[in-house]
Amino acid sequence: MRTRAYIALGSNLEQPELQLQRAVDEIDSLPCITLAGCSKLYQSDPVGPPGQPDYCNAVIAVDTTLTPIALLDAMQSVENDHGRVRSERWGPRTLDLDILLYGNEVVESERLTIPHYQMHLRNFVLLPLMDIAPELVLPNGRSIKMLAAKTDDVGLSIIAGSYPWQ
Ligand code: A4P
Ligand code: MG
Repeated sequence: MRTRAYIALGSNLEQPELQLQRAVDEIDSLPCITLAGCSKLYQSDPVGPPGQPDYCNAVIAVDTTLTPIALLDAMQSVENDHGRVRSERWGPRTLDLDILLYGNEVVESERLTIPHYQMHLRNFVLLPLMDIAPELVLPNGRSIKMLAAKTDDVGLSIIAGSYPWQ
């Protein structure tokens, strides 16, 4: 069975735009995953420890036959291929791939929390989601449109339109 999932991409090291472009291509080429949509490319002020570079952010939709945990494994292997080093929480990174939603499922395990615990608070997630899935509703019944209306676009700017971005 195929499930529609949404993945947030973030990077603020080593040519972030290129990191995200390559990551989308790589995810699309994985077995069991098909790219179903891709947001505009955004630049955002960093949330977390001060003094780190601005981020590039985007959100993609994928259709997948992988289970949630297998999808996490696949995303972490793409992160590792991009030289991701896990140091401080919310610190700078070459590539971060967060699973925002997996169908209408709620997952709460040691390795995985879906919906992503911060997604409803982050304009760099909600506004890209609005690009590709404005009618989306979270498992708790809250709509992306309503959450996006409650956020602002402070610190966020569009740096490229439709994919491929460059
Ligand atoms: N994990 C649990 N749920 C998930 C999920 N839904 N998707 C676990 C992906 N991973 C999930 O993640 C730590 C562990 O979370 C994983 O091993 C996985 O088992 P990580 O990527 O190693 O660590 P992290 O990303 O530093 O931590 P965290 O709390 O996930 O941070 P966030 O929420 O990803 O925030 N500012 C801007 N402007 N743009 C950004 O993209 N990103 C972050 C990172 C901070 N500030 C930012 C941005
Ligand atoms: Mg993460």
